[in-house]
Amino acid sequence: MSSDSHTWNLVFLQLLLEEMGHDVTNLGACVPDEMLVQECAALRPDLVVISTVNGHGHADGKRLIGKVRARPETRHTPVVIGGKLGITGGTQATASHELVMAGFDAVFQDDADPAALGRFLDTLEPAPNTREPGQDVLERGPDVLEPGPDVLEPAS
Ligand code: B12
Repeated sequence: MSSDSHTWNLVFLQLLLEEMGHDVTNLGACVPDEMLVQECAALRPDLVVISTVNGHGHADGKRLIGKVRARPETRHTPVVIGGKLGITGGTQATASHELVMAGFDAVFQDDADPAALGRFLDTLEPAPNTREPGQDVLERGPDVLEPGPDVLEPAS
């Protein structure tokens, strides 16, 4: 996230995902929105994981996902966000709902069980660039959010 200079959350997630057997490209801290979109368009990842803890995540996340969803190459890329998304702490159902409505596929609260991210990954189809020719492309969007017990559910 462009405003966030915290790095150990990113290292933690990289190690977690690598232990689960996934290849990870860690773009690091303070990533400009445009750079993230460009990298996603070039790498075509199976999943983009945004981690932010400085308290600006709610606002920055909505801006960022708008740019991701605006570009054809990244319009359907699965993107999740987690961490300390605001400055009030605790479960922030309204903020989570707004992030999902803005285009995130899932929102993880600060104290989410790390296994919840793995379970979410297990629900994903391979990215289009890894599909066999002729294989169907699954389109994803906010309507396919299937939150587990550690994923904040959108507010009703
Ligand atoms: C170290 C630290 C710093 C260092 C960072 C150095 C570095 N290279 O990373 C420095 C001094 C630079 C710093 C700066 C600031 N910090 Co600071 N920082 C911390 C501190 C003490 C530890 C963070 C850390 O490394 N934790 C270890 C990692 C592994 O854990 P984590 O970040 O908590 O992430 C966990 C979860 O959130 C979760 N998670 C995170 N992301 C995701 C994503 C997904 C998808 C999932 C599933 C889970 C998940 O998993 C992680 C492991 O459990 C915390 C307080 C604390 N004790 O947590 C404050 C803290 C994060 N900082 C805070 C603040 C406010 C700031 C500053 C704004 C302070 C200021 N006024 O300048 C600046 C912001 C700078 C910026 N532009 O971003 C606040 C954020 C408040 C909030 N969100 O409500 C905290 C919580 C301190 C506090 N209690 O007020 N900080």
